[in-house]
Amino acid sequence: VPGAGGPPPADVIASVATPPGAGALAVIRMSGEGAVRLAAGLFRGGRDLDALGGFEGAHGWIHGREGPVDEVVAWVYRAPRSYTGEEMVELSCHGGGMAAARVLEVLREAGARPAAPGEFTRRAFLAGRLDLAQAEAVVDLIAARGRRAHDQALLQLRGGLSTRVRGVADAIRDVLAGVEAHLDFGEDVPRAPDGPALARGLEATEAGLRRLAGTHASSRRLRDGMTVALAGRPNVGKSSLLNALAGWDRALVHATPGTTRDTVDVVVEWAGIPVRLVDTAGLRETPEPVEREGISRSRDALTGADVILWVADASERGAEEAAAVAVDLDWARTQVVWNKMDLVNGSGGTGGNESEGRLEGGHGSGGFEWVNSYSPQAVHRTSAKTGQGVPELHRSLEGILTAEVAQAGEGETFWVTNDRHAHELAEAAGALARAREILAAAQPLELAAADLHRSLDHLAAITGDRAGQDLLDLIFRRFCIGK
Ligand SMILES: Nc1nc2c(ncn2[C@@H]2O[C@H](COP(=O)(O)OP(=O)(O)OP(=O)(O)O)[C@@H](O)[C@H]2O)c(=O)[nH]1
Ligand SMILES: [Mg+2]
Repeated sequence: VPGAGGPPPADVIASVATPPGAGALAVIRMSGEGAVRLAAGLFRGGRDLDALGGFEGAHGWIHGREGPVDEVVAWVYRAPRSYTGEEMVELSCHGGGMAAARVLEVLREAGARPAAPGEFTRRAFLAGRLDLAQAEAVVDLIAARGRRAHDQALLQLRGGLSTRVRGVADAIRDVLAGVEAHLDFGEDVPRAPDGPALARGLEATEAGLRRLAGTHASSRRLRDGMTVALAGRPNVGKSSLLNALAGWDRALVHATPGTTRDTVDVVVEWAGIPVRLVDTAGLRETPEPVEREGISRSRDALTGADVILWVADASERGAEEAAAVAVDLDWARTQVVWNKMDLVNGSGGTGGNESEGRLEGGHGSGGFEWVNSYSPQAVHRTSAKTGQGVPELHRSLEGILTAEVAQAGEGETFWVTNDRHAHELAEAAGALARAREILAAAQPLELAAADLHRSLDHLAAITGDRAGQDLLDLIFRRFCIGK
């Protein structure tokens, strides 16, 4: 009988590590003492899995009670040189869901149990293969939607945050050692430590902590990116512009006003950061119930957008002013785009956006002056039809992103992306500030020592040097199964 022989394995976990769906391969992961023997009992191939060393593999078939289930490549890892630090087997099965599901069934019949979410990484943490901040980086790495967020997750996985945090903790510990030596030995130590001098010594440490914690607010940009919504009257070319910015025909374009009903979005990556472009239904008074519903959705989309592009038809300036005034826009977030510039006489050569953010009244009768009184932001001129001004608009939007990111990251190579880490850093800085005040005021050293300990505890919570069961449960629940 396959799988027979020897006692059942102690605690071997097995899960599919790849997402369901069509694909060439699906990978099943097993970890725990006895994992190799368990897999070897079900494996028929050129080599005995049990005889393989670490980082060795073999090709063969997994057999269940009723015969062969899938053709696989089995890869063996020996403790402690594996992801979890335990003995592991990875089976590359055929993709598509069924093959892996049936192999998993056979493994479970032979005694493996399903892994809980994040259990592989949790075991790696418990075995000391990763600290907690590194384990959490695995989630960020997988969730990253842009290059920049991915880079940060890589840094964190490689121990960037942990190294920084431990460096700060060492500096605090140095001060604490001096303080505690005096508390322990009292009279035997000739001179009490100079509180105000110690306080000054902690200043830079605290500033460093606050700087690091401060990167969190803007690191959201890296992770969650930015939302740009296009709004305006019907038929001004919002959908055309969305398509031009996205680089493909995502949204339906038609000469009939009121073409876009539901909001349409597309995610692009600009400067390594995900940007969601949202096209909305043209805003106008209409008795038509479906269009009204669409317009109501447009307004919701505008509320959530970081940047609103108010798209206007450059050949109909009179109508535009009335429309823009009627819509209660948040002008601080709004930039005006005069589209259909190809229809305006004499616009041919110039193109582009006004980097000064001001359009002079020109281009025949009427003028753009009203825009200036509403929007403090840049004003752009485009033709979605000819492509005129579109690259400039793109660069200008990208500039908003990169400026924000550059400002936040000033002097920092590492960015805190995780809410929990940011919270612990802020708490650690707070406790440090209290300790500093106590020392500076030459108050009892015991009080300063207590706050220094508190600060260290918060730092230790980041790397997991002092993580309780509850915290680990909370963190690893965010993982998916097989990770
Ligand atoms: N000449 C010219 N025509 C354009 C330009 N941009 C869009 N159009 C045309 O204007 C019409 C409306 O374009 P859409 O992109 O569907 O306009 P919209 O603002 O999304 O319209 P709704 O969805 O109805 O609100 C289409 O016939 C487009 O081909 C442009 O820059 N120049
Ligand atoms: Mg449209």
